[in-house]
Amino acid sequence: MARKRNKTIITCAVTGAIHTPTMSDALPYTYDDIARQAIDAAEAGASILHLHARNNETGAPSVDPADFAPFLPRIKQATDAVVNISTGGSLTLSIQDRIRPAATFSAEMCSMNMGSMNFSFHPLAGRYDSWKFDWERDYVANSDGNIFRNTFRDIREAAETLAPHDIKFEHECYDVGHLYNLKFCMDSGLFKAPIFIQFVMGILGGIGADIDNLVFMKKTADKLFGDDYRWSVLAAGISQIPMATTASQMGGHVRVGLEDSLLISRGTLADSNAQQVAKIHRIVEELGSEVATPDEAREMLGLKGGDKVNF
Ligand code: KMH
Ligand code: ZN
Repeated sequence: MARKRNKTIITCAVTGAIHTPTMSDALPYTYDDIARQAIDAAEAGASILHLHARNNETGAPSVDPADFAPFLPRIKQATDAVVNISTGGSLTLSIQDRIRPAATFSAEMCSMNMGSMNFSFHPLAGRYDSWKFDWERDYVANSDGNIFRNTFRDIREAAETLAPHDIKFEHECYDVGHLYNLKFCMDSGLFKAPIFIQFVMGILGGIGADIDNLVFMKKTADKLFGDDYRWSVLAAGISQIPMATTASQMGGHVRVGLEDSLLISRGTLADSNAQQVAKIHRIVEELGSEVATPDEAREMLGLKGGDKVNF
């Protein structure tokens, strides 16, 4: 009897804002470029599109629903992909502001960051002489002193505000302790099974991107959540594709996209989000798994459906 093949969900994080200054011309920040790259990524095999918005004049991270409105309907009309709206926004914004786009558009999914941390990328400040936008150098340099605030109270407020929208969360866990935070919140009734955990690896301030750490994260999640969870991996920078490959071989799902890495291979910038999606799509299939369609992803994660969003 033929062995059933794993189905791997590919998420593509298209835009980036929190830790992705514009150090590559391929990184989309205008409404048109975000729409075009998101559609291309879906055509290349991404069944979930994780989206941030940026102010089109200043390039700054934006949580103004008016900066999402120009591209969300275009993506919906052109693709069947699941739209996942970030609630991370930017390091300096309140949770109330950060959840506004997900609530306004009642997305199928949104991110939910599972702990407070010094999410830092300050070493990048010394690596570049020129920046596309004036604010970027200081924003990057000052990240060593910034707390990305996601307290238990913030998480509760986000979960309760978004509950009427029946949004499935991409629980971003940057370290093992965040899994325990998630368990506490689940036991408090904030989240329904199956939960979807994104193991976030390789962010300074969080767990490093290596296989031992992934196995430890996975074993801890098994212990805490049993069959009540699905999981995926995103690794920042050059670890993105190798860790995604490992995750898919371990039966997990994968996230790529220019938000998390500007590279297609060591020392080479990616041309587009679609190029990264096409690469992991090929690897996943060549190694014997199948890439999930958007409807398969909806089924696996228990999503409400693309006809129940507000855009
Ligand atoms: N780029 C990830 C490491 C969010 O949007 O809520 C962080 C992220 C957070 O995706
Ligand atoms: Zn994000």
